[in-house]
Amino acid sequence: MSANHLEQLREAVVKMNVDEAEAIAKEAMSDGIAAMIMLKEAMIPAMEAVGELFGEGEYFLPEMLGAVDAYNKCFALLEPDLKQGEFEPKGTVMLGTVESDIHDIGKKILAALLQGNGFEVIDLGTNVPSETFVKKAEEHSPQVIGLSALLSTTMSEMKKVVELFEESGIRDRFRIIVGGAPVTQQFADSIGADGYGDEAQTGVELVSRFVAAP
Ligand code: B12
Repeated sequence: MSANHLEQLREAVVKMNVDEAEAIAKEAMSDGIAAMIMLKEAMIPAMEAVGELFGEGEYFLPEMLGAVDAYNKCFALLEPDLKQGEFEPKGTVMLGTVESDIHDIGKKILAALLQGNGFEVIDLGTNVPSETFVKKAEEHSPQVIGLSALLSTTMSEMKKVVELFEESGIRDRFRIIVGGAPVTQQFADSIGADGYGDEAQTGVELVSRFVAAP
């Protein structure tokens, strides 16, 4: 039964059936399927499938937006459960998608997993200029700053952010981690980031490590 729900949810998101996806997610929740399972086994695979369809020329921007809409509506339903377990935060993490980049699905997943693992998350949103990262870091003093980029053209913004922290003389106060589909460990090393996560779970592991041993 639960495998059925997950498959149906994945398919409804891929097919942009917003109402159906929401209805299945609600039904699955009342049947006791954990929000994290729905996220990992239906919704993330759905977005991966949408990415493949786009890459193959089967889907175009309107289809992508339709699938993102279905994803977002379901994510909003799951979010309260994903955040459960949070009371005394283990630490604070600031996240943002770099300037000129509006992709935020991966970042939202990372935020939800971090919150679910007991961290306070300050999400600066998308298209965030490097100056804002510096200003907000001084304001909130997070232990870790996570930068996301999905475009090969915006990866260079990550370098700008790290450089601006250095120029501002505050680089040593924060751990900066990077992620997003085009980003690699090699790139992270080349810009002087403290860590790279190929998926959101790796991000949670990095943050846990850095908060435990600053
Ligand atoms: C959905 C999507 C969109 C949506 C975004 C909606 C939104 N709210 O995010 C919309 C339709 C708006 C969009 C727009 C565009 N897109 Co787009 N989009 C995608 C798509 C299909 C999926 C991306 C996604 O959400 N993946 C799912 C998530 C879960 O994966 P993820 O982001 O990689 O995140 C995971 C990890 O990387 C990691 N992670 C992510 N961030 C971080 C950060 C840290 C710190 C850590 C540790 C980990 C981490 O954790 C996540 C979960 O495990 C991809 C195709 C693909 N295969 O990736 C194209 C893609 C990224 N888009 C692309 C393009 C070109 C565009 C546009 C320029 C199209 C256009 N011509 O207008 C615009 C860009 C607008 C802009 N200025 O940003 C290209 C990029 C090519 C490139 N290499 O540069 C891709 C690869 C499509 C393609 N095959 O050509 N897009």
